[in-house]
Amino acid sequence: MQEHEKLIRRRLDEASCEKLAALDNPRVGRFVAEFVELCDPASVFVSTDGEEDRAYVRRRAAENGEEMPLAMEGHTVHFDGYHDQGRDPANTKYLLPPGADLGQRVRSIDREQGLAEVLGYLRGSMQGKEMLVRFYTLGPVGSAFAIPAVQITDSAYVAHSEDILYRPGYEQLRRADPQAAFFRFVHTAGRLEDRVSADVEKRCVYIDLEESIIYSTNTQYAGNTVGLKKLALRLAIRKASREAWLAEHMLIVGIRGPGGRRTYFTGAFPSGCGKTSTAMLPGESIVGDDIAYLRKVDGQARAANVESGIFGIIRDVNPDDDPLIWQALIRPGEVIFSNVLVTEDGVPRWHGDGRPPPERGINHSGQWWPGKEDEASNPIDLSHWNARYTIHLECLDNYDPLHNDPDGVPVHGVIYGGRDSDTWVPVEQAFDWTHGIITKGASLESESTAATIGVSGVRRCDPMSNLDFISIPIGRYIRNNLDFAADLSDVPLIFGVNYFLKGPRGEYLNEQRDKRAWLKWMELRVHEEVDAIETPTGLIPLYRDMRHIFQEHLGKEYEADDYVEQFQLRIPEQLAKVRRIEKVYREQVPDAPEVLYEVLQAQRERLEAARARHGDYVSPFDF
Ligand code: SPV
Ligand code: MN
Repeated sequence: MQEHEKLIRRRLDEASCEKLAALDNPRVGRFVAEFVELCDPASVFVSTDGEEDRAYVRRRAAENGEEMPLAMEGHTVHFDGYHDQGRDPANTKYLLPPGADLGQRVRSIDREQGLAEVLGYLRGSMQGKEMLVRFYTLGPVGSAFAIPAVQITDSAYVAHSEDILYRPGYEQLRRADPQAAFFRFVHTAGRLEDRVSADVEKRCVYIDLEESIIYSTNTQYAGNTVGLKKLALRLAIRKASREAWLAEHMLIVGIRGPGGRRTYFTGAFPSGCGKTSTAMLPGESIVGDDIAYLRKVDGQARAANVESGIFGIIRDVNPDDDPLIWQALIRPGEVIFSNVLVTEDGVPRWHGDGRPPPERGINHSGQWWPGKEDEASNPIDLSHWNARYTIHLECLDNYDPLHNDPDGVPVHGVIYGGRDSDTWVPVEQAFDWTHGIITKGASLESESTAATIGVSGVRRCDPMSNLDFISIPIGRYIRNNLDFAADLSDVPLIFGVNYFLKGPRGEYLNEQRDKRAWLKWMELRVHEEVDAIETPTGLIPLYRDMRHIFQEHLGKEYEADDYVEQFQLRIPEQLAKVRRIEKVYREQVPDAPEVLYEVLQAQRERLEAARARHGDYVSPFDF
C-alpha cells in the first residue's frame, strides 16, 4: 500500500475511503491525503454525485450555522463577514516561479514565498472541523468543453453553492483516464467568529499555475471561495491559451428572431453592469450568465456555459425590472440568499425589492435598523450592494433547450458592455472582428462596483471584462482573441453596448428594459435584415428600424429626439477614450500586439476627420 493510501485509511471513515478507492485515481488520492495531513480536519466527508451526499452537505450547512433556514421551503440565508463582501483582487495572486513574468497588470508573488504563506494558513486550519471533498465538471458532462475538478473545503456553504452552480463530476472522474488533468481547489474559511471568517487580514487566493491548484483562505465570499467559479476561470484561460480556444467572462443568451428562429450571443460585462439581466431578458432564453468556453467546431464558433446555476446580484430585483428572477426567488425551491436582510418572520429582503422597506432585521452587519452606520460612519443599506442569490438554472422557465448540448450553441454575435456615462452609444456594431476585439473588447472600460473590495466608481480599462482573471500576459490574451476568428467560416459580429449613458442632468438616457431592443437589432444584423449607419466608431441603427423594434417588442414610442440624444457621436469623449486606452497599453502591456495601436490610430483619424466636417457632437442623421 502506498503512503497516501495508508494515511487515507487512517484518517477517513470506511464509506469515504471506499468512495475514493472507487475512483481508482492515485493522483486524486495523493491530493486528498496531502491536504488531510496539512489541514488536520476532525473528519473527512468524500461525496459522490448522489442525492444522499448532496443532502448531507445541505444538512451540514444548516447544522454548522453557515446557512439559516428561511420561511419558504428550501430557502436559506448565508452571511459573509462585514469585511468579506466581494472578490479581493489585491490579495489574489499568481505564484510565479523564478524567471516567469505575467506583466504588471497581473498580480503575482514569488512562488516559494507565496506557497510558504498560504500553506502556513492552511496548516491545522481544519482542526475541529469537517473537510468536504467534492467532484464537479466544468461545462457539459462528457463534452469537448468539459474539465473535471476537485474541491476540498471546510465550508458546507461553499460545497452547497457548488452543488447548485456546477454539474456533478464524480462519475466523470471515475471513468476518466487517471493521467488526465483536473483542476484542484483547496479552501478554508479559517478561524470562525459568529460563523464568519475572523482573520480576513490573512485572506488570500493564491494560484499555482504549474500544478493547476488554487488555494483560498480566511474568506467565505463565493467569488473568493467557490473554486469552480472565478478561480477555475483563471486556470481555464491558461489552458485555453495553450489549446487555442477561449475561456471568457461571458453570458450566453438566445435571442428570438422572425419566424421563431433563435440566434445566440455571448456577452462580456464587468460585474454589476447588466450582465445577468441581459442573459435573463424577458421572452428570450438563457444558456448562462457568467462564464463561457468558446471553441471552434467544424469552422463554427460554439459556446458552452461552464456552470449550471446563477450566483446573481440581488439588487433592484422586483416584479417589474427582473420578473423571471423574481419568480424564481419567491417560490419554494433550493435558493441560497447571501448578505440580504432577514426579517423576524424569516423573509429575505433586499434593496429595490419593490416592497415597503422593513423597520428592522438581521443582515451582514448584525441587527439592522434604518439609518444604521458602521464604525467608519458609512451608512449601512438594508442589504449589501453585492448581496446575491444562488439558484439552479433548471428552476428558470427560460432555460434554453440547448444548455447541455455537448457541442455548445453556435455563436453569431459577441457583445461587450461597460458602465460608461458619457462616451459609447447604446449599441454599435464593430466594422469587423479585429476592429471589435480592439475597440470594443480590449477597450472595455467600466466604473468599479461593489463586486470587488475597494473604492467604487473609478473608471478602469478591463479587457473583455476579464482583467481580474487573466492568467497569461495580457498582450497574448488579446492576440488569442484576435486569432480565434482566423479559421472560422462564419465569423461572429461584434457589438458594443452601453446601458449607462447619462444626459446633462446626470439622468440615465435609457430604461432598463430598453436593452431588449438593442439585442433585437443585433439579431436582425446577424441575418442582414436591417441596414446600419456607418460612423467613425462603428455601425449604428437607423432611427426607423429602432422605432419599429421599440414598438413591436416593448410597446413603446421611441422618439426621434431620444434617438438623436442617445446615438449622437461624442467626438471629444471618443478621442479621450482612444488616448486613455493607448496609454494603458503602452505603459502597462508591453506585449500588446502592434495591430492594437494601428486600429486605435485609424479610429482617431476617422474621428478627427468627422470633427473637421461636423464639429464635436454629430447627430446620427448627419452621417
Ligand atoms: C462577478 O463579480 O463577476 C461575479 C460574482 O460573477 S463573483 O463570484 O464574485 O465573481
Ligand atoms: Mn462574473
